[in-house]
Amino acid sequence: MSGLFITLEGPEGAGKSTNRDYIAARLRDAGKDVQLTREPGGTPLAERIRELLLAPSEEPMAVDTELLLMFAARAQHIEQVIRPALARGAVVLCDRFTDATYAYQGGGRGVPTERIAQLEAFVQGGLRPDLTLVFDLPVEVGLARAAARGRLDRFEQEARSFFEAVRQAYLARAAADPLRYQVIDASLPLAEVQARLHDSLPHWLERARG
Ligand code: Z5A
Repeated sequence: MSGLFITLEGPEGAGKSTNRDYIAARLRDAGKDVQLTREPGGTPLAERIRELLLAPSEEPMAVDTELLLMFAARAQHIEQVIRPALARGAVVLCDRFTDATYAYQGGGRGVPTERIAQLEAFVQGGLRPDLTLVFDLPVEVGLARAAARGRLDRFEQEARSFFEAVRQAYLARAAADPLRYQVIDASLPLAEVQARLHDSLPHWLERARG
């Protein structure tokens, strides 16, 4: 039996975590086995790598160190959580995955796309999400939401231009593959975002399975 792999993406404060819980509840209402998870992280070891990645530190982290730590955490997560869940037929609902690497390390830090694609092939083999929901919103709106939460992590301390590049990288990836990606206007009030999810999700899931 093979499950379904859904990823949630978007810039800071887009509402991925909030809507991930909403989608999980809808899927469970429909009787699905749902594996909720996130990146970087998702296993105890990968969560320790996440701490290294997010903690502000006096020693600047080299771009390649950041890139390789993202994929190191991902390798662990795939082996321990994602592949077993898909093998038992679950819907895996993952808050960020490799599209975030293309957006943040590629768009934001300037890592060449080909280098990310090589690591993607090495770590994931043929594993790719069946459906990716991109929660899109203007950078300043997302940053204001993130700032309202308090202390900023290492990524959230970046300049506005970094987040603009991240947003554009997501939108470019979504435009290049409209069958896999759905872009959702995350600047709308939460009730409207969730109404759209409620109405469209069954159709998106059906298409992803097809
Ligand atoms: N990263 C990377 O660089 N490369 C990679 O390969 C991967 C990740 C996998 C951690 O990710 C960092 O890792 C991330 C990218 C990098 N950069 N940062 N920072 P994360 O997903 O754990 O952290 P995040 O992006 O900062 O997530 P977030 O700020 O928690 O955002 P969110 O999950 O999209 O939003 P939220 O927590 O659901 O909502 C934020 C607030 O807005 C909250 O108070 C909500 O109640 C509110 N909200 C949500 N939706 C709405 C609407 N529609 N209206 C009004 N208010 C709303």
